[in-house]
Amino acid sequence: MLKVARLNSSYPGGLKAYIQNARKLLADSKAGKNPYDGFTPSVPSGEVLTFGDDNFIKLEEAGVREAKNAAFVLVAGGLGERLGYKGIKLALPAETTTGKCFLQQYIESILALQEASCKLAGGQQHMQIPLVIMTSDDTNAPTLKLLESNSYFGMVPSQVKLLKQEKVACLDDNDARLALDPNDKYKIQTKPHGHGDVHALLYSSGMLYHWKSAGRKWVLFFQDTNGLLFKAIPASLGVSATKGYDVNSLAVPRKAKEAIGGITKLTHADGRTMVINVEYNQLDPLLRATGHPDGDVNCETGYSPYPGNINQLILKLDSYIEELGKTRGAIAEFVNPKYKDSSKTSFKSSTRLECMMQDYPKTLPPSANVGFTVMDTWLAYAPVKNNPEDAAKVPKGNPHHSATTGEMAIYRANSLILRKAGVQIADPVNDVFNGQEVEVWPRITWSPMWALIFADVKRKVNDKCFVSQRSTLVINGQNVFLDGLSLDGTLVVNAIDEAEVKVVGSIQNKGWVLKHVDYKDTSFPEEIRMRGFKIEKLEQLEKSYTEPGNFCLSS
Ligand code: UGB
Repeated sequence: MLKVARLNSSYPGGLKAYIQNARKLLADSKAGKNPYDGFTPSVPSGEVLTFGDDNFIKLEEAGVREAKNAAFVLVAGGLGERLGYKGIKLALPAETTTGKCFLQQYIESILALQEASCKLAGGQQHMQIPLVIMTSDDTNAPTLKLLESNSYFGMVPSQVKLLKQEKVACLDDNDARLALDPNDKYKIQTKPHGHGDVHALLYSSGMLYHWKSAGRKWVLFFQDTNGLLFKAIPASLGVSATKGYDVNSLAVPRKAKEAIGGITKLTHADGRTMVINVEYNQLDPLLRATGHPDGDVNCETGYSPYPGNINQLILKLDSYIEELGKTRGAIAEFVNPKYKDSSKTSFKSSTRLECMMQDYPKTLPPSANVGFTVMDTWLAYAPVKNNPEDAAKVPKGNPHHSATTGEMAIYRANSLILRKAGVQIADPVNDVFNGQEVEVWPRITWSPMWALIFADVKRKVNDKCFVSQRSTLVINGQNVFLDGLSLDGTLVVNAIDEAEVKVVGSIQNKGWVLKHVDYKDTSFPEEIRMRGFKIEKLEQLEKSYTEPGNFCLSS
């Protein structure tokens, strides 16, 4: 009874609306109706950014300025079935040099943005940037435990709010009869409804009105395992602010047919237009059906003209509230029944309605200002979604999206950023871990407090610095300056904010080396096996500065 009441109250319009929607979508599916019938796809226009140029630097500063008016929403209710990890993905190390997990990395980045933004505003006000985490029955308790056992990674506990999404009822047939739990015929069987639930939850929790009354302007949505995301956030928020976008989707260049959705402009025969993510398995058939016989193909750039949706969205709070006032957060749904045969009269197993957060613009009026921001993949996107076996099968040239590539992408991005700032960084070497060929760059990591945007990096290094390929460099501290450092080995610098540390001269030691580990070797923890390597710490120079003052670090 309780469960029925919950199923009823957690769906906009209740179970009655759910069943009505299901009947319609199931009838459409049986009739083979294409949801994009009547729409013609075309390439939308948006902002294409180049890391490090004047425009990028200007946008990053605008983004940091705006960040004090933002709220972050992390969707983390997914089980990560494709990854097959036994724990929650937020607890996975983003990289194993420091071992910081995704949630820690995200929270530290938000705190750094908060500090930088308040400083730019004159340092008077100290606004806390709120973080909402959408969880599910599968992820809620371990997410809370992760936060509590780590003192919320430095956030004030009241700054973080967990909103749990409910599952939806499963359906047995085309009439949307509710399916009973095979193990308990007095229970309705339920399954996840998808990340689109986040909009209804934010609406029904009253969170949006609370944010509005606190003067917030932007809501930033992001996913659970993208270790590069915060390198893309400041500039993208800068784009939203300068363009006044109601919706800004972050995107990366995408190979034709790559398994991520494509941002597409859809124009209906009746004149309606929208800029929306079209999932990759629908984009190719849609193009073929509308006069592009080859479907989704790469253009002269070597990429599909339809940029890849990385599901990081920036919404303008004013228009978001207005829209949700009309829809109560209900999002366009879809159904994907597995039929027993071509008569499409019965299912192999029960089905349910699903929804995706990026479908939010589908109900917006044509006057809405919907755009997107494309950034280089190396800077913005390296999720951890696939288990080693599946990742190894990804066709050459397409991203593996594994724990291996997620970690390597962080080192590559940091190396390329330092290079762009003038540091000489040795070329990477190629290696194969868990059957995936990757570039191994020096293992460089820094805390977000050291550098949040490119201008921070440029202020803290100079072109007299050098880092060899086999090196590891870890910087923890706001005021650490690399001034002519030549590193061939491992250097770890920890410093409190009040300690100003100048790192100079040549530092050489045996360093930390990567040892191959096979993912099937159960003598290693799962977090290590899944990336195919382990860091062996042979020798390092580690210095910690815990007192205020000016210091010089040399070998
Ligand atoms: N998630 C929830 O919070 N609740 C749910 O019920 C389900 C998921 P997946 P997906 O990045 O390349 C998306 O499973 O849905 C969270 C886009 O739709 O990792 O297959 C979950 O915890 C696609 O267009 O991805 O694909 C995670 O944080 C493309 O952009 C997030 O939702 C693709 O991501 C995404 O869930 C991509």
